[in-house]
Amino acid sequence: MKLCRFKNQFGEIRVGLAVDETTLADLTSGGVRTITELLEDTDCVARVEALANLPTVQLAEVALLTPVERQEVWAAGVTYLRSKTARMEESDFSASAYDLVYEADRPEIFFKSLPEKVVGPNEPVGIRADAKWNVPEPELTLVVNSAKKLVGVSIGNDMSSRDIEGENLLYLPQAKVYDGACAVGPWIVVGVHEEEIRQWTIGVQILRNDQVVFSGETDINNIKRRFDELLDYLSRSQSFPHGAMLLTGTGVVPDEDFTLAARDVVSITISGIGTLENPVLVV
Ligand code: DO4
Ligand code: MG
Repeated sequence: MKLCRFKNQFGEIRVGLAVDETTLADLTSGGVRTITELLEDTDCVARVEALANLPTVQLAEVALLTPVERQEVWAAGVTYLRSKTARMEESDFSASAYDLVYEADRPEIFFKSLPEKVVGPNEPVGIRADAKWNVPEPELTLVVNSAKKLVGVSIGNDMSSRDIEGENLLYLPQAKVYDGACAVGPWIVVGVHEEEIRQWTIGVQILRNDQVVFSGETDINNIKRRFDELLDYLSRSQSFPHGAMLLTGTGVVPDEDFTLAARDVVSITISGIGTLENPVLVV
């Protein structure tokens, strides 16, 4: 079951359910005001299924928005072998930190975005004006409610400045948190379990002047840590009154000579969810 937020032709923000490739059921007509209230329900799928005779809208006639409402957005790192090796190559200075955290009990988890700064589908993601080496990081995104329960999954982009990160690990917040650094959406898939999600693939394609300048794909199953392990560390000594999103790390890293440019278009696809597409803007 795929949920979304969308803006209709009257400029109203509503909650939708994907009926098929081209059509949404308008859940707001059935009394649903926010995605969060569905995620907080003890049985979100049953609540949506109980809504009958809802009006539908064509996807082509609405704008899909990020499904992030008031959730904090966090990110895990160095969860794929590919991420560990890429980061060790990027920095002699920090190489041992990546090596150690890949094997350690405690994962790397960092704050990524305030909810109001998250960008949705087709909105620009940012590359920093003071960075020279910028990449998208396509990441499966876990959605948890205020009870810290995994209730859905989405697609995230952990935009990153690799030269700033590589210069000194203490610069990580500057490499990771800035305008347009985080995109999430458009769908939250609910009613799926880790075993099914691990059968999916995640890939990214980058277009420049309509030409593919990078593409890559990996299996979600290459994530080294179990989802409940990541969520356990995320929520230790911490409450999430509105729920949270956790980007789970990247396993697709372009070669070292690649950097994003303004007006590139980044498309991230997760086989069980869909595609998140964003143009790139210098910020
Ligand atoms: O410490 C670096 C960030 C790691 C990360 O964002 C990832 O592996 O996806
Ligand atoms: Mg990342």
